[in-house]
Amino acid sequence: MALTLSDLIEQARLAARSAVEYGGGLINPTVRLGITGLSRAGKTVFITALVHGLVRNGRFPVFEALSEGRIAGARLAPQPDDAVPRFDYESHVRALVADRAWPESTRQISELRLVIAYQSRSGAMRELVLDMVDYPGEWLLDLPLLGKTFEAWSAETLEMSGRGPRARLATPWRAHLATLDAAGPADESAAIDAARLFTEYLAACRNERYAMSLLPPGRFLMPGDLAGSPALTFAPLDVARDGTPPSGSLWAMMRRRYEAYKDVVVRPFFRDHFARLDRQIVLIDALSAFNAGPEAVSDLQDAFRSLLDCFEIGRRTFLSSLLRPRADRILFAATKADHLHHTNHDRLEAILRCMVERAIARADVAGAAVDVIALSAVRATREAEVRRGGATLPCILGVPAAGEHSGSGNRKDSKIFDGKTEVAVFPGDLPDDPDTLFAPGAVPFRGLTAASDEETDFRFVRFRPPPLETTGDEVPALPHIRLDRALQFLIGDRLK
Ligand SMILES: Nc1nc2c(ncn2[C@@H]2O[C@H](COP(=O)(O)OP(=O)(O)O)[C@@H](O)[C@H]2O)c(=O)[nH]1
Ligand SMILES: [Mg+2]
Repeated sequence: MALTLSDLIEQARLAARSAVEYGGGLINPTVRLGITGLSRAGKTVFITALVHGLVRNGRFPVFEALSEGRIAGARLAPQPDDAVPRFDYESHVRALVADRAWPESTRQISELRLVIAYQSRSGAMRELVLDMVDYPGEWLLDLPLLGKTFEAWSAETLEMSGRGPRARLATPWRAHLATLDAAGPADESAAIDAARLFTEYLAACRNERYAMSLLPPGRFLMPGDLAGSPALTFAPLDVARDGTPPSGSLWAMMRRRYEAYKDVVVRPFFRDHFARLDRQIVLIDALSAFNAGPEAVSDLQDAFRSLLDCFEIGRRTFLSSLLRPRADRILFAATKADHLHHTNHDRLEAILRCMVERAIARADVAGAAVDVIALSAVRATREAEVRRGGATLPCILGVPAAGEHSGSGNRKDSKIFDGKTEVAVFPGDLPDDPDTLFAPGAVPFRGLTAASDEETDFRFVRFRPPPLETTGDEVPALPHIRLDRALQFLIGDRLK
């Protein structure tokens, strides 16, 4: 790909900054850790639990520096980027620990700096600066747009909207699209209507019953501070892939805005955030996809391919080696594993591995180590064997959040939970062999997309965060599943 002027300017800016960051890094070794995932994947809970555990000396046996007793302490420090909101750690901890409520959802990028004081294996006291950057996965999934024309993106989006459960959800938008004359004069109100209907279609796909993952452009669902701006007021048109719009046409206007979206949204995000990350964890709410059904799982699989492509796209778009995305470790983590009995944790990990490997086979992530994990940043459940009719079922125990209900709300025996009572749930067993999910002609399981609540094969209830046993004024760290293993993979090598 030939370098354009804007690429060159971008590279010059990045080079200037890299030199500054490199200089700073000599004094205090710094790791910039990106935490991403689609909305509600568990980013806020993950960062809160991670910091809480490090600050409070949590139980992290697999995290070597800590289990070897080499961590002297961890403290929060002012973050380096003045223009990025601070991750509101204190409020999130208060919600989790004092109120036993999940933190409120955020829809923005945020940052938090943690300084870890440790003793190196050679005995010297050192500090590692860990900058955590929490950003919406929706924004990351925009990077592939950099290499796509408006016409190609339109064609792909239209094609995808005709498949599976998307077809029905896309009907109102597609009906409006059919009334548009792309070559006709530009019409602002038509553009507004099209953008609104298109956004509604994306939001419907994201709904928990469908739980689709691959829905660019990301700002349509996560607008940040751009809601309502012209750069977000466009939608795909039914036009030829290699066509050229007549000047003054609706097509020309949509194309211009699509290009503006790339310039004012996608490129700056790439330059200011993504390209600067040293390590990346991608959180995935795989269980919600299972809850929704096979189409959502296959959509998630496509999203993996796109995600991995993002690392490759950086390499193609910015040619100089200094300026490539530099993340050298990428961890894909299925979150909320506490919704499953531990007998299923390895199965969840195996399914994730299978999906990621299929994606890796097609994407080039040269230079980065990739791993997968099933974890729970905050473990909200306990385990129990429940006898039913001669069989024992591996169940989980937890307190469902107030307002959650068992089964569909309109059934007579359906219960609304009060947020205080502990219940046992049999969540269902994930398949032992992940291939049975992906093999051609695989028997589909039943999810919310196609079945009612009672008929689904998996059942995931929203539990409250766990009670903590406080001893004196010491607040213990939150219980978790495999959070320490994630930590070891992400920063363990930097604490030697
Ligand atoms: N049981 C359980 N639920 C979780 C966990 N992490 C996240 N959740 C649930 O997922 C929701 C979204 O998490 P959050 O961290 O806000 O997601 P974000 O949008 O990616 O920041 C929370 O409100 C919880 O209900 C976990 O480790 N265990
Ligand atoms: Mg969040």
